[in-house]
Amino acid sequence: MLRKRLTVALVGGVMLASALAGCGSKDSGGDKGGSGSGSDKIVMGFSQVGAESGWRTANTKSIQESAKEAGIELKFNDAQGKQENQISAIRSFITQKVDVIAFSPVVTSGWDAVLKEAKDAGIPVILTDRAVDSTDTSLYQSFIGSDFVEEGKKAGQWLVDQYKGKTGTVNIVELQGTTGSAPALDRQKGFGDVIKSDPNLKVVKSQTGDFKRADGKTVMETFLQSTPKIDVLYAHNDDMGLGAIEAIEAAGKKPGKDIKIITVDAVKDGMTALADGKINYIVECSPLLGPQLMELAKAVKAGKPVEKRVLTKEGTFTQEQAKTELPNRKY
Ligand code: GYE
Repeated sequence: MLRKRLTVALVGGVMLASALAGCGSKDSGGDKGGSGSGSDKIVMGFSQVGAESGWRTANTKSIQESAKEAGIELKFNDAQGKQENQISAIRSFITQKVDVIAFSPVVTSGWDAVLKEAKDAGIPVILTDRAVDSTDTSLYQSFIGSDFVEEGKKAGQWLVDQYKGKTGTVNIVELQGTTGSAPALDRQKGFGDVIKSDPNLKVVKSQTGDFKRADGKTVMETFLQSTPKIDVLYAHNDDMGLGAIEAIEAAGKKPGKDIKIITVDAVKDGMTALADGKINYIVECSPLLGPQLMELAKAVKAGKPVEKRVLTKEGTFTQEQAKTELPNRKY
């Protein structure tokens, strides 16, 4: 089922994993954290961003469950939104000589040194969900996750279609994700690139809400105070949109009517608000990366070539579609 939702796209050819085959994984399990039995059990060190959103919670669950199903021993670390915590976790995984390191980089920059340490130790790295800006792509084996620019474009396109043929300025406020993170940078860019085609569409305020519900609420409160006419809210994830809805309602306005709302993710809470008419459109971003991550880890460990970029396939939801999809929504 999951496999159906995820398509593999080959970008830039095949990566040579064989150079890493066997490195850091030659022992027979005895010192791998008690998994015992002298088997070839793969040990994966995973550094997660944190628990900032419903998406992240679903992503963590997917990774933990898939590791179990795949018989992979997972050393899971929650970085609580801090890059320095991720760097220490990766260093600790290197010291522990795990077989594979996977992580979801909180921000795009500042990874070269630690990735080089992993490479020098012969431990392959798989990026999940978010990209790094390292120009040396030999520092990681593969990158699995969504195309965030595309997500931003889908959000922008919906808006362009809504206002086609209409006159008058449309004031848009934007709640950005975590500053410097790939999804915040790319969702802003994709959206901006598409709405440029209609000069009436203007982003009048844009600020980070750190992908969190509480921050979405407080930032929206300040937007409402400083900007008398807000027509549209574009939030980089459902959680910030949901926080903003609370602020909008507290200000006596109707979310989804007085202010149109577009978000990204399509987690259950977001889909519920969409079906209730409080959000107008959601661009899907799937958190279910676990099964493919485990497959990649196995392939890398076996020295098989893996695709450098594995893209997640995703759709969009209108209010009507949310009503149909909601009963099946697992996360
Ligand atoms: O959209 C947001 C989460 O990196 C795709 O991070 C992920 C984003 C997701 O906090 O809700």
